[in-house]
Amino acid sequence: MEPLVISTWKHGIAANKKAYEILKDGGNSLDAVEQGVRVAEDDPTVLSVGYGGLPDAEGRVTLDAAIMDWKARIGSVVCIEHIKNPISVARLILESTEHVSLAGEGAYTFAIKNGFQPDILHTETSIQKFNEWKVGNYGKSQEFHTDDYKVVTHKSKSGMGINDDGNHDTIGMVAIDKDGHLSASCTTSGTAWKLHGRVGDSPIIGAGLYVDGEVGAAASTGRGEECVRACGSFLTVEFMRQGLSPQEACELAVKRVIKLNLLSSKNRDHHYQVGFIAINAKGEYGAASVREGFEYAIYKDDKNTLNPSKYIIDEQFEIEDL
Ligand code: SD4
Repeated sequence: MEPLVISTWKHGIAANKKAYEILKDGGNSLDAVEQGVRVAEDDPTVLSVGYGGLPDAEGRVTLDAAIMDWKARIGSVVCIEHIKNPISVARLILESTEHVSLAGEGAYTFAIKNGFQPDILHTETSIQKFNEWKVGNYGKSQEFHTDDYKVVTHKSKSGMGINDDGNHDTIGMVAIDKDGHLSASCTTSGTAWKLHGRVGDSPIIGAGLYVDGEVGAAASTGRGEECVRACGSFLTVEFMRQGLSPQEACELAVKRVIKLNLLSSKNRDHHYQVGFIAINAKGEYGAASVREGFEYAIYKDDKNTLNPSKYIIDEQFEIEDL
């Protein structure tokens, strides 16, 4: 099979490059998705992943990551601090423990005992942004129950990412290797200025990512609370199991996210973004998001391109359509 890798946002381009090199050399998809997203974790200009990720409301950088392969092997870390590459800690949990997830202090201790180095993850930019936020909005944190019951079709250049400068959001990655084996990974510093201890979708298997080796794999980005509510990545894979293409599956999963967001609270802020990417076992792919602005990177047939995803909430959108 021709290998293929898909990942979220424009930082997916550099990450895909690394992953595709591994796949083209005959490497497996698990190595590809781990090594691929490490590129974003190491890059201080990516403000929502790994080193340089924006802190929480207490100024602490807390990271979430998960990884899954075609044999249903899983590993995740939740709210880990001072470790630059949480995806590799997740991989180590997958490889070497009977557990699936480690959180906070425990995850950190596990990492250090296994040779990871403690790092300072703040950068000049992230500290400056935190200080600006603190002066302007301190105390508000990320409380979402703020808006009226309405769906906003407002166009956003940033795709409702957590930042407005284009360097935003989780990296989720899905790959298929020459043997047709699928894997997925996901790594993030989460929503900027989140309440300390907040956990999003990224480290939750079935929400931030899911792989069914016989069917397909999916990963998500955006406001994790909305994705968790819908078990978004699992749902996308289950739609593929029912015979839908990856594109159809992503779109239907996004519609479910929108529906549950509306159902769950009429006072919730409905101006959010969630996006899914997916590949099926045949090597077909798809992507979709709640609203305009989500981009995904795809490396296929030796070409690495950034593409706008199809989105559901547009000017014609009717809640009744859901
Ligand atoms: C989260 N999905 O923690 C991640 C981060 C993200 O916009 O993509 N935020 O909710």
